[in-house]
Amino acid sequence: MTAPTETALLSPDEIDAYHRDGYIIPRWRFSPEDVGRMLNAVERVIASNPDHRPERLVCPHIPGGATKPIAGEHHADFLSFGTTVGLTSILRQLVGPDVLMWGSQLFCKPASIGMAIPWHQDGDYWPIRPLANVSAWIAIDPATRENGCLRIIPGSHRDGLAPHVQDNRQNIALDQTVAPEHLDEARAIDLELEPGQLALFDVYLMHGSNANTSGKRRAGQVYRYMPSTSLFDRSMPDKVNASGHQVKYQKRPVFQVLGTDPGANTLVRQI
Ligand SMILES: O=C(O)CCC(=O)C(=O)O
Repeated sequence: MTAPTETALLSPDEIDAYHRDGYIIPRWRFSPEDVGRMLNAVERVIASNPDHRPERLVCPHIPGGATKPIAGEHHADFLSFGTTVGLTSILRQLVGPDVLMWGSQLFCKPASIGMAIPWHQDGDYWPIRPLANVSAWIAIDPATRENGCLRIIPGSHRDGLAPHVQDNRQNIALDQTVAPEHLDEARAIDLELEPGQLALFDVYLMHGSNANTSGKRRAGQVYRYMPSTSLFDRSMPDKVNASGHQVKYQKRPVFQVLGTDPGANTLVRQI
């Protein structure tokens, strides 16, 4: 795996930019060897799960996944990508010394028929008290305007949670979207990324992506990180999400990627 280097660290200006804009694309990136392992893991998880939409493979880093069960032996690889030194050095600067990885999702949009992800903010429905989270979205394929790269609205995290409304369009991966009067799409920017590059973003940053109608697949893997001073609240009731999948937090393991836990969190796995 990639060794720690000075370039893994964000400069003070980059940390300020993260807080001001709600996201950062660091200079550090995963190595070509890491990307090769990611591509291999993506092929395997998709081949083992033909009845899953590849945009909706939730928690491939856990045996059996989460929500809709995921078959196959790929979880150790997905866990290792989310705990790579370099990424964790950046997390130390953005989250703090004690960090838990509690979620992940493969958003692999197939060529021609890849789903759009409506504009949304994360967080409202997440079981983290107090709410704090940095997401790291890693490009595994080239992510371009044409194949539906991640889009964000810089600074939109600063006003906190905006109202969301039902989105009933076809071929979308979420059924909620930011209420139109709270969305200024003219300010949106496309995060075009090469394989191995990543974007880290705040829990309240408005983000989404267009459908992939191009001839090229767009695979990206996102990991979710919280400070272990917050509580992963297992008392949140089970629910069925828009995809018809069961969301349950009671038994999900969380992974200590940095530091220690003050003791409030349960099912904490050391890595
Ligand atoms: O992969 C995408 O286009 C959307 C990702 C996303 O919504 C997320 O990481 O929360």
